[in-house]
Amino acid sequence: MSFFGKLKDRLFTSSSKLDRGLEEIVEEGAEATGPAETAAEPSPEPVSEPAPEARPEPSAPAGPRPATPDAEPPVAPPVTPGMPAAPVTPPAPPVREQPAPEPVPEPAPQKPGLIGRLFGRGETAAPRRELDDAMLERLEELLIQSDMGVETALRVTANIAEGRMGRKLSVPEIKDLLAAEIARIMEPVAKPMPIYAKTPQVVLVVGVNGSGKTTTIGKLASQFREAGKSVVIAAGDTFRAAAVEQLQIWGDRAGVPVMTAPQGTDPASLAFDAMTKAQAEGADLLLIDTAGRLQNRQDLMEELSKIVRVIRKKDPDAPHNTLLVLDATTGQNALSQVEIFRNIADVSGLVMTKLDGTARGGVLVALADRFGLPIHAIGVGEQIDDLAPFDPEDFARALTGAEGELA
Ligand SMILES: Nc1nc2c(ncn2[C@@H]2O[C@H](COP(=O)(O)OP(=O)(O)OP(=O)(O)O)[C@@H](O)[C@H]2O)c(=O)[nH]1
Ligand SMILES: [Mg+2]
Repeated sequence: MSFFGKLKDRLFTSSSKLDRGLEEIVEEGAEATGPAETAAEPSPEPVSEPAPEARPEPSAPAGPRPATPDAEPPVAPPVTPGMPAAPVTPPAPPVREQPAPEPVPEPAPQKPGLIGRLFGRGETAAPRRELDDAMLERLEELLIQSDMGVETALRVTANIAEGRMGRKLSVPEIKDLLAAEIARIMEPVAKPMPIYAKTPQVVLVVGVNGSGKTTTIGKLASQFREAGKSVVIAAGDTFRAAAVEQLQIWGDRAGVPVMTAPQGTDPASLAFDAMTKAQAEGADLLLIDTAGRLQNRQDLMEELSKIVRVIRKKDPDAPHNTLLVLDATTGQNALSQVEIFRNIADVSGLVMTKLDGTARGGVLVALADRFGLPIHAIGVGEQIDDLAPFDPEDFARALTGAEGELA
C-alpha cells in the first residue's frame, strides 16, 4: 500500500468524524433536487431546528460543541460505530428511509418515480446545501470539534466562504475546499529535520511524559540507519529504570547502540559521555532521550539546560535540533505544551505522534497556524516504521477524506 493509502487509513478516526459532521450539515439544509428528494422534504424541518442556539453568538468560541446536542438526536441511531445489527430499522425515526416502503410491489403509479430514483440517485443527486452564514457557523463548529482551534477554524471557513456565498456545495466539494485550505496552512511548516554536514549532529528530544519521545527516537534511529547514517542513542531518561530498557529494545530493533546509565544518574553526565562516544566513533547523529516526568517544571528546565550546557562543552553549536514530541490525543493541550517547552528549551521542530486512532488530528492544523514551527514527522502507530515525513497535501486529504483535486 502506498504510504498515502496507509495515512488515510490511520487518520480514519479524524476523517470519519469530519465526514459524519459534514453529511449532517449538508443534509440539514439540503435543497430538494430531483424527484427523490421531494419525498424526503419533511425531514429537513425537524433537523434544521437547532440552528437558533448557535446564532446569537456567532463569533464567540462558546466551548467546543454548542449546537450539536440538538442536531445529534435524529441521527443518533445510525451513528453506532459497531456495525451490523443497528440498521435493522428502528421503529420511529426512519422518516428518511424512503427506500424501505418502495419494494411493495405495487405497479402502476409508483413506477416512474421509483425508476427515476433508482437510476437518478447516487451519481447526479448528491445533496447540496447553499453556503450561507448558518452553514458557515456549523462548519466552524465542526472544525473546532476536530481540535482545529477557534482561530484556525474561523480562518479556514472564512477562506472557504470567500467568493462562494450562495453557492450550492456537496460534501465532496466541501472536503476538497477544506483540504486545500488545510494544505495551504500546513505547507510552510512541512520540513524534514535538517541534516547538517558537521557531525555528530545532536538531536535533543523533549516532551511531556508519555508523548512518544522514546518511541519516536527508536523510529528515527531506524530510519536514519536505513538511510546509511551511523547513529548513537543516549538514554537520557534516567528517572525511570523501565525507560532505559524500553530504549534498549528500540536500539536493538533499529540496530543502533544505546548509551545507558543506572537509574538516578545525572542525565547531563550521560549526555556528555554519549557525546564523547559519538565523536570518538565518528557517528553522524546522536539522539538524546529525556525524561518527561519530573517533579515540576523548574526541575525539568534545569535538567534540560544542564544537558545543553554540558554537551556544548564538546560542541558549542549543540544541540543542533531540539525536537518537541506531542501527542495528538491530547488535542488542544498540545498547544500549551508548545508554549511551555518553547520557554524551557529552544524547540526547533515538532513531531506529532498518535495521529492514528484519534479524532483530534485537527490539532496539527492549529499548531501550524499558531506557531509556524517546522513539523518534521508524524507518528501513526507503534511500530518501527510508523513514522512518516509530514506531507501537507497527503495529511490534508487524509484528515478530511478529500478525494478530488485540491484547489
Ligand atoms: N498509536 C500510537 N502509539 C504511539 C505512537 N507513538 C508512541 N506511542 C505509544 O505511546 C506510549 C508512550 O510512548 P513513549 O515513547 O514511551 O513515550 P515517552 O514520551 O517516551 O514517555 P515517558 O518516557 O514516560 O516520558 C507507548 O505505548 C507507545 O507505544 C504513535 O504514533 N501511535
Ligand atoms: Mg520515554
